[in-house]
Amino acid sequence: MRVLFEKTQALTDVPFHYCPGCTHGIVQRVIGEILEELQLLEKTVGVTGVGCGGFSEQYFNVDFQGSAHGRAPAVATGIKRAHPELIVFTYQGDGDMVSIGMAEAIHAAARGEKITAFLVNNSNYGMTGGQMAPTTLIGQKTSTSPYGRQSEESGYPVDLPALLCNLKGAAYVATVSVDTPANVLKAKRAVRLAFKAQIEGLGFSLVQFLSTCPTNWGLNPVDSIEWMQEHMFPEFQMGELKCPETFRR
Ligand SMILES: Cc1ncc(C[n+]2csc(CCOP(=O)(O)OP(=O)(O)O)c2C)c(N)n1
Ligand code: SF4
Repeated sequence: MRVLFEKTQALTDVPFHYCPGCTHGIVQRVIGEILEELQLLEKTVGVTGVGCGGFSEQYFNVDFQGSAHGRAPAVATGIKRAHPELIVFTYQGDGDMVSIGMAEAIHAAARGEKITAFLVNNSNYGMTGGQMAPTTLIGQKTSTSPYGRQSEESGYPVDLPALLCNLKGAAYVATVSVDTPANVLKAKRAVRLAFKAQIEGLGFSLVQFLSTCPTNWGLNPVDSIEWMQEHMFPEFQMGELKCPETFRR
């Protein structure tokens, strides 16, 4: 019988622990499918931070290194500099990368480190109970902003890719989502090109995935997708924010 579809070899058989409707699992499958397509499984090292994505070391069929909260780009820098022949990627949540690890992320991009960063932005600190993150939207209720985020008190949401694409060391920068089949295809293109930028030694690459957290948002999976589309998509610049000219041909 002809096989029409198989689970990617880039993921192990360990079942995902994610809550129903959480898009972390789809994001990891997208990354895994591109790692397999580009035949990178034997030479890739992933680096996790903390948070719900921190368990991804069990799910990806590649070598992994854990790191302290926010420090994944620094750890990835060390691995890539010591072993430039490897493909090195980071996998972080928005609390991890945009709050605690903001400095590491900006400096890795500014230095043009030849690593690929994946940011899963679900607009809160998921694992620890849905606290406000730098990505939390104005008016969004979280466990630490029960009346909704107020700009006078907590400032405005940070769109990290929009910030980093102005740095010369950043070669490829995109924001995508995995809410529909069409957007999954766009996400796959972004992941493919982010790894291509690393393979060609062009500099730092970053893909932000706008993601759901039904448990902390207090919504069911379907309503979570709709809430993300309605509220997060207009706030964060979507699409390719920076792309080498040679990739466009
Ligand atoms: C230095 C340090 N501070 C705080 C924590 C507690 N902590 C663990 S996970 C987490 C939240 C992570 O949220 P995010 O990065 O947005 O990922 P998500 O769980 O939403 O995917 C925090 C604050 C920690 N482990 N280490
Ligand atoms: S707490 Fe949120 S981010 Fe974590 S697995 Fe559940 S839905 Fe996903």
